[in-house]
Amino acid sequence: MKIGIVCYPTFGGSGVVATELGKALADNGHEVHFITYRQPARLDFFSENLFYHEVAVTNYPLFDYAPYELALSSKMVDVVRFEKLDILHVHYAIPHASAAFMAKQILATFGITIPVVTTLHGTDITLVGKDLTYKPVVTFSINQSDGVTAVSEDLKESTYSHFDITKDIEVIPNFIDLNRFSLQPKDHFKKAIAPFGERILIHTSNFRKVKRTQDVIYIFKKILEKVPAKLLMVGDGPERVNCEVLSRDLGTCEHTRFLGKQEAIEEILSVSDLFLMPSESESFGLAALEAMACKVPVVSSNAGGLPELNINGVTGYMSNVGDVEDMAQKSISLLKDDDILNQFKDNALKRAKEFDLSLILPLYEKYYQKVIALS
Ligand code: GMT
Repeated sequence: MKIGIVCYPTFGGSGVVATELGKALADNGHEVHFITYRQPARLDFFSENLFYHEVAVTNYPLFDYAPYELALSSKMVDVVRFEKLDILHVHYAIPHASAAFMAKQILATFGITIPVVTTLHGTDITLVGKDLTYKPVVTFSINQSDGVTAVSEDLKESTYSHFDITKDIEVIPNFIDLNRFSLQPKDHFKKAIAPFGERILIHTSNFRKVKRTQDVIYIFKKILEKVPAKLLMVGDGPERVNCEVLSRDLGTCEHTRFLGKQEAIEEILSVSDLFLMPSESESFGLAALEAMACKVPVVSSNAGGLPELNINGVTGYMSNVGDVEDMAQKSISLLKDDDILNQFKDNALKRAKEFDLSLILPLYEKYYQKVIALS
């Protein structure tokens, strides 16, 4: 197939899923065309089946806000027409699904039918999408898509409950490439971070409010009272500075490292003992899956789709959102006992294997074929 992929080219989960999916489809012999405003992270190499089309937004003094959606729709029209695409797959509803609708209408005037698949990733529904500013457009463009997928059952249900959706939504979960994400021998790194064999806790995110990153610091403070430990905070975003200040105020900063954005996240996960994800809302939790693939169990909130990934008492534990006391106690119970921790580490990897790329990729391929056949 000739597939167009539209996504945010950033470190966010939806961009990562879109990019990894595109690369895997290209490896499988499909021709994949990325359409976005910047070269997606992890796509900076040559492959005969991968193409990148940059959306350039022309500015003009009259515009307070440059019309990105119009530039995106125009680029979609151009790429679909001249590269003869079979299908467009847009990741994150806003504004990609509505821009695709516009492109589809324009292409119809040239006698071209292009099926559009929209994948809902989470905040496009749970936070931004249901905001009244965008709701009518999000509802309309989901209903106008030829196919709609969501990354968890929970996200599917939230979409039906918050929007007036007439389309069937197919659940295709996030996936993991176990060739990249696996436990790697990094003993020298572990020794540098935890010279006295302290346990290593890790949190990775984009430090937005929805991640409740300050809870990570409160949980760590409680853990530190019982277990010698170090905390790695990976990523960057608006809440990072508040976490830094909090960790100084709580006196945990000398045991905490803020590493900023990191490319080789699998290497850092490889030295870690426990992943903390106290999110307010989380449609799937790709970062937790990446940790599990590197044999790191997860203590998380029970928000959104997390119960579809993290098995309570098996691959980690779950607590109610904001219950830092419970998350700390559960973490301590794991970190205090080598045998239990090792059992949870094995369980985490076993669970991650259920989301292996080789199992999820065919679900997308079959879904594309079904949507193309119906349109
Ligand atoms: O988690 C983020 O802040 C990034 C966000 C995104 O849309 O880029 O991630 C969402 O999509 C990921 C991939 O499908 C999911 O694994 C994340 O759970 C989801 N984030 C939230 O729902 C908060």
